[in-house]
Amino acid sequence: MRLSIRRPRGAALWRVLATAAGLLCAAALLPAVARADNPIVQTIYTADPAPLVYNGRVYLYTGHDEDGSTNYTMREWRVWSSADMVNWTDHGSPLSLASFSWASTNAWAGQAVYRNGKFYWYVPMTNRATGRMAIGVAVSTSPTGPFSDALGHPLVETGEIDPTVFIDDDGQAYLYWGNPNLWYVKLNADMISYSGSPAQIPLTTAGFGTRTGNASRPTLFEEGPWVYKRNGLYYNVFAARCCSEYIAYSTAPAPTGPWTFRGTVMPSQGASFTNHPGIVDFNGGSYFFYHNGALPGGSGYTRSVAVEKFSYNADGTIPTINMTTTGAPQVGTLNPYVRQEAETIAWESGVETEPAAEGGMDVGWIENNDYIKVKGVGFGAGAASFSAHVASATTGGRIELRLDGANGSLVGTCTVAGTGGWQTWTTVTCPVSGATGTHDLYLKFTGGSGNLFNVNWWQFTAAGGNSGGNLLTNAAMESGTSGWAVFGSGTLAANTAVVHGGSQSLLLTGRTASWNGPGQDVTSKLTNGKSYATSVWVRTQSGTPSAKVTLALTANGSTSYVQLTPAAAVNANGWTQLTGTATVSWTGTLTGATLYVETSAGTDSLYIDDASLQ
Ligand code: FUB
Repeated sequence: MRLSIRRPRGAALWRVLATAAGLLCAAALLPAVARADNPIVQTIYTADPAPLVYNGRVYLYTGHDEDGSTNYTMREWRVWSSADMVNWTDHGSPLSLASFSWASTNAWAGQAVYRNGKFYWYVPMTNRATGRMAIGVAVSTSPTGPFSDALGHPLVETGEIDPTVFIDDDGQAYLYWGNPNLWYVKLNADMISYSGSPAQIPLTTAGFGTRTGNASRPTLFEEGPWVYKRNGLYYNVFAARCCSEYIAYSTAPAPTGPWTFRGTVMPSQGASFTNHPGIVDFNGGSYFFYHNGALPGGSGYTRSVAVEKFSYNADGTIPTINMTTTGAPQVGTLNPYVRQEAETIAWESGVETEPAAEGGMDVGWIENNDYIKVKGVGFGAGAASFSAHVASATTGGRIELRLDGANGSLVGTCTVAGTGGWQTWTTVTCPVSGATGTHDLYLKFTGGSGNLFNVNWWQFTAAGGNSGGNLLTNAAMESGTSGWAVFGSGTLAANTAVVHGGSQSLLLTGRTASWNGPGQDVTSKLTNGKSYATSVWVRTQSGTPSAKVTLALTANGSTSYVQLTPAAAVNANGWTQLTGTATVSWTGTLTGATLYVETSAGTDSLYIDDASLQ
C-alpha cells in the first residue's frame, strides 16, 4: 500500500496510549521504559513468534494483533529479522488472510521453514467453506517474501490450530498442530503435501503432565507446540494449561514419541493470558521467543513478542526462563558504515513503519521528539558524516544524532527540507563529530508540529577517508564500476534501474559459466589467519539460482577457494543478502585474492549492491 495521505496516528501506540493515560510528554522523559529492549517490536502489537535462522540472520515470523483488538483480531502475519538479536528490521507483511482465497478470519500462530531454496510458511486460519480452523501453506524464494498460497486450498484441516514444522536429520519433515488435541503428519519432500493420514499423539499425563479440574483436558498441553531436535533428543515446547498459560515442555527419543513431561520453561507472567514459544540456536547461543502484554495497552489480545537468551542444562533440560524487559544481549555490534534500514530498530518512540514506494519499508509518522534507538553501533575510530534517505510532504525538520540516550551527546544534526511528497525521496548529508567507539545511537527527530518527514535508510561515513573497516572499494556501488571487475566472462555495468540502496548498483550480464561473477581484487587488504565478515546484496535479472560469495586465493603459485558466505537462493523479485564469516589463510606469499559472487549453476545475470568485507 502506498500512502499518499497522512492517516491519523491511530496506530501510534506510544502516543495514543500515553495520551489515554494522561501521561503525554516527550517519550524521552520515560527513561526506564526507553532503555528496555523487550518487547522487541514497539511499532505494532505482535504475537506468536516463530524464529528461523537463515544465512546469518534470525528471521522472526509473527502474528499481528490489531490495535484495540478484544478477541484475537488478526488479519496478517509479519516478518522481522536481526543479525544481532537486539536491532530488528521490519520487513512488513508478506502474507495475510487475503493471500488465501479460501480463508476468512483468524491469522493465528504459524511457523516458517527453509528447504531446497524455498521458504514454507504454515499458518492456521478459518476455512470459509467449513467455518473450521484449517492449516494452509505459503511459499516464497525469499525469507521475507512475498509469500503466496502454495495450494489454493487447506493443506490439512482438523478444526485445530498452531502448526509447527520440523525436518529430521533423515530429511523426513513433520507437521504438528493442535488444540485441544496434538496432531502430526509426515510431510512429503515437496513440503506442500503429505503421506498417510494425520494422526494424534496420545496426550498422556506421563507425556504432557497432569491438569486438575478439567475432565475433558487431563493433560497440561493446551496449544502452540514447537518441535525440534537437539543432541539426538526431540523437544516439544508448548503453551500449557490455559488460562493464564505458561510454557512447558516434553522430550522424546523419536519425533512421534513416546513423550515424557519435563516441566515448566516459562511461568505465567504479565498481562497476556496466552503465551507461545519459539526456540532457536544462533551464533552459539540459545534463544527463547515468547509473547506477553508488556507494551502500554497490552492485554491478552494486544500482545508483544519478546526474547530471552538461555543455556541448556548439562543434561539437556531447559532451565526456567523468566520474562525480562532487558531482553537478549547483543551479538557483536551494528556497522554504521554500510546502509542501514531506518526500520532497523532496537527501541522507538512515536514512529511507525510503512511500505516504501521504492521498495522495502520506511519509517513514517515522525513527529517532534520522536526517536529511534539503534543499539550497540560500532563507530570505531570515528564517523565523519551521516546521510539519510528522506522524504517530506511538509517542510521537514531535523535528525539529531545522539549517543546513549534521546537527550545524550549530540554528534550531528541533519536538516531535512520538504521534498514535495511522503514518497519523494532525496538523500541529505551532514557532518558528524565525536562519534567514536561503540554506542547506542538515537535518531531523534525534531521540528514543528504534525508529521515532519519519512526516513528510508541511513549510513555514516568514517573519519579519515577510510571506510570504517569495510575493506572494499566503492562498496556501495555509487561510483560506477570503480574498484569492481569481472571474475571470468561477462560485461559489468553500473545500473540505476534496480538498486538496493543509493542510486546505483552493478549488473553483470553475459556470464558464460556459473563461476563467473562480479568481483574485486582484495590482495593488498587481507591479513593471513584473520576472520572476515562478508555481506553482499544480490539479485538476478531472471532465474532463481543459488549464489554465494567466494574468495579466490593465489599463493605460491596455486589457487584455493574460500567460501565467504553460505549459498542462498537469489531471485529477480527482490534483493537477497549473502552474509557469512570465514577465516582466510594461506601458505607462502599471497599474489592474488579476488572476492566474487558466483552461482551454483546457470549463467543468470546478476545485480550486486552494498557490499562489505571487514
Ligand atoms: O494468536 C492467536 C492464538 O493465541 C494462537 O494461535 C495461540 O497459540 C495463542 O497464542
